[in-house]
Amino acid sequence: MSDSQVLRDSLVVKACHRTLSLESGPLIMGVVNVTPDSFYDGGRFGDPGAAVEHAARLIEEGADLLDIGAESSRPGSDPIAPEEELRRLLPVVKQLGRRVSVPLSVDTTKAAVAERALDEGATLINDITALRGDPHMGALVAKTGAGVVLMHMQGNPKTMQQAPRYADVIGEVARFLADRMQAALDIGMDPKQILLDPGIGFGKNLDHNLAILAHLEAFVTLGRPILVGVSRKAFIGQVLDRPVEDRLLGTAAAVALAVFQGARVLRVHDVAAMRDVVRMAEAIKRTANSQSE
Ligand code: HH2
Repeated sequence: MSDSQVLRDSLVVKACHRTLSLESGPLIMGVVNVTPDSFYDGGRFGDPGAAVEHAARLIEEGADLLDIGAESSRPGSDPIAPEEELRRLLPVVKQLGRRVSVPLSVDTTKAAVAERALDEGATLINDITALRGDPHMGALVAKTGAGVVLMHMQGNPKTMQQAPRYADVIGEVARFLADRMQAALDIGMDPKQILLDPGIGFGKNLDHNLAILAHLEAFVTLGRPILVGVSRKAFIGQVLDRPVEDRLLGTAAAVALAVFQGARVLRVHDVAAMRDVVRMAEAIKRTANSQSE
């Protein structure tokens, strides 16, 4: 296969019956948290009607896809039972599946939850455990052809921020993502189903997060689209000494630099603002690329 064919293939994501092209620019994934306790918007969209309205607003603002989550993974959080996760999630996925045309991703680590959400119209599974949390998740994704986000996390949400440690954070995260991608291929997934995510804030201290964002090319070269979730996270608060409500511009800076280094999906809470940031950063990146050819 030629280099340009490899590059083109790396800009296509297969998600059940859908094909997402990332060729015309990075995609914005709008966050819809149907939770009482998410670190930024917990409790705001816990009611299904409010979550659906919020999702519709994000689409109007320019979201290319939505990521719906019903279990917070903020540092220190405990897992919830699958029944509770489904109780929160399904009414929202059902309504959105009928009402909107953008692809729906579900942020879950549980195969039973993923399966019901796929039945109701979701086409991507965002698994922060990269298929390690539930032994049935890999087979489900392979069988259904859903898109899947494989994310790096050291430890689990309950304890991950207590003492994250790496000898070589970039090398270790890149090797983990390459290994998880190989595991997914070994159980029969098409590489085009896969997106990779270095997992900002998941078992990483400030220096680790900054190093990952400064060296995204190490993950881009793995050959699948890189998803980055920096939106309003604690590391921005640590650099700027600002609470979560005041981290929009810090998020913008991190999103712009991620796009410039090749991130292809940006998971954000503030879709309208980040859409402009992404388009501007992408325009400069394209100019830089065309001048270096
Ligand atoms: N970040 C969060 C949740 N899910 N998934 C991926 N793939 N990448 C991320 O960076 C990521 C993620 C945390 O953000 P949020 O959903 O707003 O918070 P909470 O986990 O508290 O619900």
